[in-house]
Amino acid sequence: MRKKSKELRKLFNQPGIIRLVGAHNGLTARLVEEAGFEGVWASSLEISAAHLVPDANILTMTDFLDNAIEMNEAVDLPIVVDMDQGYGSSNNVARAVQKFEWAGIAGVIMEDNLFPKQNSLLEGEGRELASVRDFVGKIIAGKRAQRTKEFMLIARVEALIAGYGQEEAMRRAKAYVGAGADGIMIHSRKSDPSEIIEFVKAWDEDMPLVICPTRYPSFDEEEIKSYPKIRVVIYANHVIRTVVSAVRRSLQEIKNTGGIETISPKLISVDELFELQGTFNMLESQRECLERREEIMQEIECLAER
Ligand code: SPV
Ligand code: MG
Repeated sequence: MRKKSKELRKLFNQPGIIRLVGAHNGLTARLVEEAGFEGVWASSLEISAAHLVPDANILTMTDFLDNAIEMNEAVDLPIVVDMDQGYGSSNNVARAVQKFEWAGIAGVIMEDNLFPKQNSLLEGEGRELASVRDFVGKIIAGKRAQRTKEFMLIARVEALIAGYGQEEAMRRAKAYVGAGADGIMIHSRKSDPSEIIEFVKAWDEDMPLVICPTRYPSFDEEEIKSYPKIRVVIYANHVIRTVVSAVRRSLQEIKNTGGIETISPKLISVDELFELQGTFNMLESQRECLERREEIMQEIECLAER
């Protein structure tokens, strides 16, 4: 249970940025691992979209927990769960932290939105955030609930998203550090990184920052590295967007060509799929069990004959 949170903390202490990639099930988490990233982001947007519901607190804590468990079992990488605003009051936060930690999740990120939330990238929605007092209470409840010191609870500041400005973003971030958060995610949906850079330059706490550059994609790793206070970058939704784009393309090709001949060689083979899902390992293990069973049955029969 402690192992992955320990690993996540270790990553924070190593040079280089930590790249968390959004996934929505065991298979996509495994593909993130296969590609060589440092961790998996159990994104509320990816998981909600995979269930074909809006990212607006429609799914419950236990839905996200089930999903996180599936992903965690699929990979050796640490999973960081997008815990939205903690699914309710500080009591809900405490319960959620206990459940995620018990399930072996390395850490969570909790945002200062109000329930019910809207996805941060959604334009044109008036936004009101939780009061600093309420959110500080939630962080305290979450930190008190964890059983190991390694589990990480990162607080996510939505002040720039809500248009509250830099000063308020900074006030909130500092309050959340004071409440015991293990890091600060500062989020923006501006199409350039200017407000993130302004925040990062003014950040004078010894506390790592997390960013999610979906809306300002030109801010790449080379540039991010020139701001060493940014320790984590989240590529939040590119996996599910790839899935939708790729599936649409394949389906159109099948429809347009009237068959599967041209599409088949462009896809992974069925054998590769068997490999990915552990079929060959399962058969090998089954063979070994059967061999062992026969050995034991022979021993039993020998004993009975004596
Ligand atoms: C997510 O991936 O669910 C996030 C990031 O929380 S964002 O969609 O930008 O809100
Ligand atoms: Mg989310």
